[in-house]
Amino acid sequence: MYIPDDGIRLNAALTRPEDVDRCPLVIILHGFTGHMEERHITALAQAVNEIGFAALRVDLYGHGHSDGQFENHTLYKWLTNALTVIDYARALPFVTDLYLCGHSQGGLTAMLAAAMKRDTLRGLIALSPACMIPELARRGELLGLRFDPDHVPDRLATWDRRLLDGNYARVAQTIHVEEAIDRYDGPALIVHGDADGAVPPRYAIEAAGRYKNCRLALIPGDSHCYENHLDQMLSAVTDWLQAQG
Ligand code: FER
Repeated sequence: MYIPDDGIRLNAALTRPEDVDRCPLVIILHGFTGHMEERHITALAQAVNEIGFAALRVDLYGHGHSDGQFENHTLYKWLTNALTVIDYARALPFVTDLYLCGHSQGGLTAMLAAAMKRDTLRGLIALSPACMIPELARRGELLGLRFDPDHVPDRLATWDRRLLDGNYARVAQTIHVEEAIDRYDGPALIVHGDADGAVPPRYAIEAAGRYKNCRLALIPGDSHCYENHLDQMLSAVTDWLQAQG
């Protein structure tokens, strides 16, 4: 199924718990170079389905089977994708409460979108959120590269040698995560593996401390995509969702 966003088709999958007419829904966003069929994304959708929540997994601009080129994606494009997906989900007649969840760069996107849509969301879940991207972009240190942040190169090479337009960095430089955190006053959950080599866990600790109402679940020994303790990430999310009532 596709959710249209201003001429761009976003590939999406909606899964619902059995035997219920109406239920809450969790939107799940993947990370940078990721997609909605990654193990931690599909496992989370299934886990929330099992406790009575619908799940809407989405491929964001330039990723998975959505339209757009990877090279041309930016956080602004992902952010407007997220706003569109939230509006799509809100309009589904079976949906009661709406939760927004994202992993890594999708977690950062979810934090930014939650600040804008705080009156329509029942809660925010950020999994290993990549809160350091704007700061790294301002320092000229994205992707393990070094570049002049005041003269961003036209193209940046990613880990797998795919190219990324310099506008990705120019957009990221303008984003201020602290402002987004301060604009959101609903309940939040941040989950982070303390052995994450891609996003240092201190960013999760800092963000969780700044949110007005945030639970932090640090998973000892786990990696960026929960390769070691997926079950602990899943139960952190399902326990928190069930506690929201
Ligand atoms: C970076 C480090 C991490 C970066 C992106 C990420 C674009 C995102 C990781 C993810 O979403 O999984 O330097 O630069």
